[in-house]
Amino acid sequence: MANYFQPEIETASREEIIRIQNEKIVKQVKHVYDNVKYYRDLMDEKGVKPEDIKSIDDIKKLPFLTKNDLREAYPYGLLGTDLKNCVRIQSTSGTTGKRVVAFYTQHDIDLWEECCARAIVAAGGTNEDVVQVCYGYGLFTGGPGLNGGSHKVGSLTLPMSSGNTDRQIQFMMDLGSTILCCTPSYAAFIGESLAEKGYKPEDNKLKAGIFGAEPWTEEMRRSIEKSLGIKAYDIYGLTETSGPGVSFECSEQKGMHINEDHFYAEIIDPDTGEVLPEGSKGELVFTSLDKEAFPLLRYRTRDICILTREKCSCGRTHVKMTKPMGRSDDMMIIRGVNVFPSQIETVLLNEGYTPNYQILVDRKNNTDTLDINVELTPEQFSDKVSDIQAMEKALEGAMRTMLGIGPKVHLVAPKSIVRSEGKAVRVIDNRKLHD
Ligand code: DLL
Repeated sequence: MANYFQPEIETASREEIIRIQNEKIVKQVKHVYDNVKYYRDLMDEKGVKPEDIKSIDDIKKLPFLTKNDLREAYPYGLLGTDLKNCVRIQSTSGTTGKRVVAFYTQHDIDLWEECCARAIVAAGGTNEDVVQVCYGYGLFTGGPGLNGGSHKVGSLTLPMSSGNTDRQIQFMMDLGSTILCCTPSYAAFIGESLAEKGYKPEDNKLKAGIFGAEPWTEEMRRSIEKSLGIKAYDIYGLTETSGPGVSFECSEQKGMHINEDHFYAEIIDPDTGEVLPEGSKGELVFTSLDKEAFPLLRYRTRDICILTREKCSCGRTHVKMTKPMGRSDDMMIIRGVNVFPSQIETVLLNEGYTPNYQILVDRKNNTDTLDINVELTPEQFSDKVSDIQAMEKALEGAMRTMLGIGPKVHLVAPKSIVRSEGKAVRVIDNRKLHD
């Protein structure tokens, strides 16, 4: 079963990949130096000239780019080509005031869609599939990216966008969708809604899901797979590098292959910027090797993960990244202890709760407080206060073991936590209000 969209490159030898990267990086650095003043200044400041970059190993000599640079250069400062060659922008939601606008030439869109097509084929997609895309369309990269990838595969594409869950379900059942693309939190909600309408997992024709854009745990994966009767694949990417499809999971479901012919990945120590050896945990840095309009070199993603070159049973040779273990800016420091939302999600699902929860952090009398609202299912719900209290206590104990600090757990009524149709908002940190 050869599930490759571009087998020659997806299974290319290590030497061949390095040869491609060597060739592309020399060209790309010259392209950026000649066309992007902002980055040319950074290189000049560091005393690096394009001629110093002779192979991919020389990449270490180049300066990093950060989100802050993107903000400073907004909107056109990092553009690598004339506007007349650009055909599209995409952007982040900018809820935290950090809007990123990325530009694309037609060439950039083609390579991005090819990356998404690789992900769809790796999840078993062919031209006989019906691909329901319920990532948001518009400025967000999720909808357009998977939509374009699905077209390249030749699948029948349902450009649903997110939301209107009743309509999602109607199309899914009537048209026999076989692959679902959305955020994991929305997939969980669709699963829940199907069950409420009386559908069993075997009633739908879905075989796979391609879920990403937010952190999700292995426990969440199993829960979605069970509720929809599918195999759930992870997909990763960010607006700055083009969107989804920078890396994707294969049938092994153990890490995501990075499309190394287009994106060169490094892991660095987030504090010192030092490049770390393979297998180390650190901040992921990407260089786009052949994008024209928004050619970021050594962009610091803030995502923390590990790279591995272990041989993969799927036959792909491209390096794999672990699921991001939370963004460095997702991590909460509560009473001096590092806490990731994913740890909380793991405990909840292991203890038999649903992934409907919300984390509230605050500071009272100079002490951090951590409250977790956890929704009960109708079956778990009880009128007896003592039952609920006993469940809360048990969950607080399990949380304390995982996190090293004790949160206050509040079990709340079924359906009382808002469902997410895109990226879920899991954490409300009110400490910022007092700072
Ligand atoms: O979320 C692109 C995307 C769309 C990826 C659809 C996958 C599917 P941004 O909105 O720019 O782009 O957010 C990028 O989201 O730096 C990660 O922190 C996080 N992220 C993306 N995919 C995953 C994933 C899109 N599979 C930021 N697991 C990234 C965990 C993810 N976090």
